[in-house]
Order: sequence, then structure tokens, then C-alpha cells
Amino acid sequence: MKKKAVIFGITGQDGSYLAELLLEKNYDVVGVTRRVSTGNTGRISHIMDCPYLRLVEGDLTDYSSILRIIEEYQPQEVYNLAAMSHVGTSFDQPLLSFDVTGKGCLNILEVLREHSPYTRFYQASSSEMFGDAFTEQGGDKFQDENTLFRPQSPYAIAKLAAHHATRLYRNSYSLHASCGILFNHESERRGGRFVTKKITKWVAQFANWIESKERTVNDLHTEDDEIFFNNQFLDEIATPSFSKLRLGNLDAQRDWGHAEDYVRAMWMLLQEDKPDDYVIATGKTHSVRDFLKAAFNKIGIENYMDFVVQDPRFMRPSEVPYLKGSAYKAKVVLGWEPKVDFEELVSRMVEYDIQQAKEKEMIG
Ligand code: NAP
Ligand code: G4F
Repeated sequence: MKKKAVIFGITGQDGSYLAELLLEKNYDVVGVTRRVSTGNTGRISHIMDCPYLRLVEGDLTDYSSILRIIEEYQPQEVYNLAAMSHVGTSFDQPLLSFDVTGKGCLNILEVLREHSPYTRFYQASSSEMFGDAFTEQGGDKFQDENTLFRPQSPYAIAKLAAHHATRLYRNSYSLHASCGILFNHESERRGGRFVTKKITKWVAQFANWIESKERTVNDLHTEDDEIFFNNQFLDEIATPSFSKLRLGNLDAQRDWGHAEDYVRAMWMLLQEDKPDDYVIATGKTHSVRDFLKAAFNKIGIENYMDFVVQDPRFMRPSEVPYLKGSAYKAKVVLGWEPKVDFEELVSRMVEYDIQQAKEKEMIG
């Protein structure tokens, strides 16, 4: 029988990859989108004509729209990927963050409990819930399913409420409800305000700027002109007219994987007979500084700190200093392992953004 899945958050990074995966697996996919005044379907525009994908309007904070969607479509699987997912913003909008990211999950659980108890449910839990806690074993520091949660942001508190609600509904009402505790995952489609995308987009625009300068050199006719131009260009690069990349804390460490690998884990864990919670991570950690270095190296620049300014506006009132996940359980039980490593992730994001910047320049 053809399966039907509802995805809350289909317009987001993960929602778009998950929709592709489920369509490939022959599902009927119902994607819930919010009504917004400007377009929010950019990430799924390439699949919107697919006859097996249907978009319906709804909001996680609106119980009645969730009820209507579940009753009308009677899905076998529901994936809750919808959230106010930017940690920094959650400090400025803590109540909205809790309503959407915490209570929104409870709205879905209540609808399922009362109206569709056999539907399998996936909740997008987050490594942010660990906050500054980790497990120390044999000189190694990591987080797994047994590590305590010590959330450090309104976002993480909301995610933890949703995580515990999912566990409670699983144990108390026998719902097939599982949480993926996903560590940071990025991609070509990552939102522009997350640190990785902010870096790769800036690096790509800078690479194109350098390339346009080099094109000018090729157009120069005399050797003197060329020497003069090169000196001027070196001065400009030393204090770029191009505004510098402004970032916050460069020392935070994250376990970064690729979203394509992580949505595969979401699907795999809902196929298990027994619902449960799983950490999904690469098991490797890098600092924001490491990411910067790798992205600038891709365009041949070593002295990357000459182009970066630390700006207090991007510092958070409290920080998650260190994340490194152990996905041992997911490997043993689900057979899940990531395919894309840190170097490939950075390369793919930088290459994609360079291409995007070129296309934009051509259109402009
Ligand atoms: P994202 O790109 O920010 O996508 C979030 C999605 O939620 C968007 O489709 C957004 O719709 C939707 N949304 C926001 N508020 C909503 C509301 N009130 N009602 C309905 N939909 C709403 O996030 P992502 O990176 O794909 O992450 C997917 C999920 O995994 C999120 O829950 C996130 O918190 C969680 N997570 C992410 C990571 C990561 O590293 N990416 C790690 C752990 C957990 P619009 O497009 O209209 O804004
Ligand atoms: O890219 P980020 O904003 O991701 P963060 O805070 O780790 O949250 C992401 O991963 C979570 C999983 O652990 C998800 F649940 C969540 O939805 C989201 O997808 O920041 C990463 C690190 C932080 O330590 C931040 O303080 O980078 C640091 N950072 C330094 N400068 C910056 C910046 N972060 C952002 N967004 N912008 C900066 O300019």
C-alpha cells in the first residue's frame, strides 16, 4: 500500500530533503506550509509539480489546522520539523519560540492521541538540549542518549519540553512517537543566518569579487599598468572595501553533518517497530574557527582572520560551548551512518554559493 506522510516544516532545509526522500520512496507527501506575505517555497520549487506532493496551509500554533489536516489525510507517518529554529533569535523572542517549538509539538501529539493513535510520529529534537553538559569517558567528551540535558537557550528549553512530551505520550498512551536528537546539520540549502551559511556565502561573494579584479588585470595592456593595479588591489584586499565578515563566538565547537544524511535517519527511525530516541551525529567536532579556515582555504586564502570582525551583536547571552555526538545506538539498531564528512560539507557549501553568486551577478 502506498504510504502517506505529513511533513510540518516542509519549506525548511530538512523538510525539503525529507520530501525528496519520501517521494523517491513512493510516498504520498502532504506538506504543511505557513501563509506568509512573501514566498517561502524556494527550497521545494523543484518538486512542487510532483503529483504525489500536496501542499496545505497550517500553523503549528493552531490546533484546529493540525486537526483538520490529520483528519483529512489520515497519514501513516507525521514528521514534525517545524520550529523557530534559530537559537540566537530565541533569546529575543522566547515566548514565540516556546509556543511554536514547544507547545506546537504538544498540539500535534494531542491530535494524534485523540484522532489518529496509529500514526507514527517523528519529533525533531536537538543537540542544543544538552547545553553545556557532556559525558566524559576514557578521556573522551561526548553526548549520547544517556547524557543529561542542561539547556542554555529559550529554544533549547522549548525543544526539551517537546522531547519530554513525545516520550511521555509514547509511554503513557502507547503512541509510536520517536525523537531524533540531531546534531547540527547543514547543506547548500541552509538558512542564511546560521553560522556556516553566513561564512560560505561571504566567502563565495569574496571569491567572485577577487575573480572580477583578476579579470580587470587580464584586460590591462602595459606591464606598468598591471603592476600599479596589482599594488592597488593588494591594498584593497588588506583593508577590503568589501565589508568584512561579522561573527560572534568563534570558539564554539559543533558536530556538523550534511542534512541529506540526517533526513535518511529520520525516516529509518520511524520504520522501527519499537519507537525510541536516537542521537544522530558524525562523532567529530570542529570550532567555528575551523569552519572559517576550511571555507577560506577553499578559495586559497590562509590569513582568514584579516577578513573577519568579532561583533558583540552576534554573541549570545549564554552559549553551548561543545557538541560532539555519539551515534553508536543509531549505527547498531538502525544501521545508520553519515556519508558526508566535514571537508566535503564545507566544499559543497562553498562551491554551491560561488555558483549562486555568479548566477546572481549574471542576472544583475
Ligand atoms: P528551518 O530551515 O528553520 O525550517 C523550519 C521550518 O519550520 C520551516 O519550514 C518554517 O516555515 C517552519 N515553521 C516555523 N514556524 C512555524 C509555525 N508556526 N507553523 C508551521 N511551520 C512553521 O529548520 P531546519 O534546519 O530544516 O530544521 C528542521 C527541524 O529540526 C527544526 O525543528 C529544528 O529546530 C530541528 N533541528 C535542526 C538542526 C539543524 O542543525 N538543522 C539540528 C537539530 C534539530 P517557513 O519556511 O514558513 O519559515
Ligand atoms: O549556526 P548556529 O546559529 O547554530 P546553533 O546555535 O548551533 O543551532 C543550530 O543547531 C542546533 C543543533 O545543535 C539546532 F537545534 C538549531 O535549530 C540550529 O540549527 O551557531 C553555531 C555556533 C554558535 O555557537 C554561535 O554562537 O556559531 C556561533 N556563531 C558565531 N558567530 C554564530 C555567529 N552563529 C550565528 N548564527 N551567527 C553568527 O554570526
